[in-house]
Amino acid sequence: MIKKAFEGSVDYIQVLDEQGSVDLELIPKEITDEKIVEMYKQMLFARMVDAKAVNLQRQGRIATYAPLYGEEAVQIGSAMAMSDKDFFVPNFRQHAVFFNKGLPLETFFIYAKGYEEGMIVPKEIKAFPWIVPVSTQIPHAVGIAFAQKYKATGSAVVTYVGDGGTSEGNFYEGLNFAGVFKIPLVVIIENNQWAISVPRSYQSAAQTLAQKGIAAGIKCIQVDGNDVIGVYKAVKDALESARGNVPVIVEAVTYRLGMHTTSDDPSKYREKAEEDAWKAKEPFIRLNKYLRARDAWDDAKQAQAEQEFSAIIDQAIAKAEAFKPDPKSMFEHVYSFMPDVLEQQEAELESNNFFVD
Ligand SMILES: Cc1ncc(C[n+]2csc(CCOP(=O)(O)OP(=O)(O)O)c2C)c(N)n1
Ligand SMILES: [Mg+2]
Repeated sequence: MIKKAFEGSVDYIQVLDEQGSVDLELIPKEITDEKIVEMYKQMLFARMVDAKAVNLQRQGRIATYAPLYGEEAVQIGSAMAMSDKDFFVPNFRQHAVFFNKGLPLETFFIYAKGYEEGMIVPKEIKAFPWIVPVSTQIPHAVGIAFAQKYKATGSAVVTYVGDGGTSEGNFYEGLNFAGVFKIPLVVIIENNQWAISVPRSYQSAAQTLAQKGIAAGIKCIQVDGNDVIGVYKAVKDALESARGNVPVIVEAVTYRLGMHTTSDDPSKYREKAEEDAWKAKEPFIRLNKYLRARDAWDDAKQAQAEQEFSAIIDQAIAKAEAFKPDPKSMFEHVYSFMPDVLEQQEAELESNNFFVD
């Protein structure tokens, strides 16, 4: 006898298409024009900070930086779907989620300058700092989600991982735990098609990355990651499910329009034609079409927002550049005790009066 032991499928959703038309059956009721304008403005702010950060790195004013160019809709759509009670566990690219959550912009720039003080997330923001080792955030997020269930807080956890990150053991182990222990977890796969120079097709022969959840008994869905309303809906629904202790994977299909980090040059490994094809589908074009057709956005509003955001960004950079780190912090938090060699170096630094302005 042969019978089907299992059959699975993954839905793909899109609410706002590339031409700027909305699927009226799918758009959530609370999504008014005002809310879409708010999404647009937050995405614009993120894009402007991002462009500025790349320039600052080129001028030697911040360290290596991972741009979010092209991924604004994934980040703002998902951030807006979270409640203040939900935890956010990023990898290294979700700067826009931090902006949405109210991380002071100067803190972001202090982090970008390489100072650990910039990694301190204010207590009122339920978030972990940026996490660079790929996929190590997944077990953290799983642990936090388990704790929410155990303590019955009603909070859920949203974590992010790249397409490359889904090939790591930590990813599978985390999913497995989440499925078995039914925890309030949403995993957003920010599938930007590239893991540095490795294309999506090399990560998995599976048709979708979302379906990796099926083997763990986790709900999964794929969404157009350049559609901010679609991402909002997918993550909002996923959070509702997660709060009922059914974890969800949301694979947001997007594209990294820029470089992996400022140390990378994508022209070495990918075709311009591919970039151009994705540029035509990027998140702002469709939003602009939609909002302008409804008289909710125009050139004057755009100019005003750009001017306002520019001033906020410049002010934050000035604050970050005035920040004076304590050089002693170089010697702290690495060892549980101070090894002789470090003690000597610290004494040498002090005797050289490096601690004086
Ligand atoms: C454990 C580990 N291995 C390798 C790296 C180097 N590294 C940093 S980002 C990256 C690729 C990540 O690709 P993806 O998960 O798709 O995220 P994206 O950068 O595209 O946002 C690699 C290999 C790392 N940081 N951590
Ligand atoms: Mg990637």
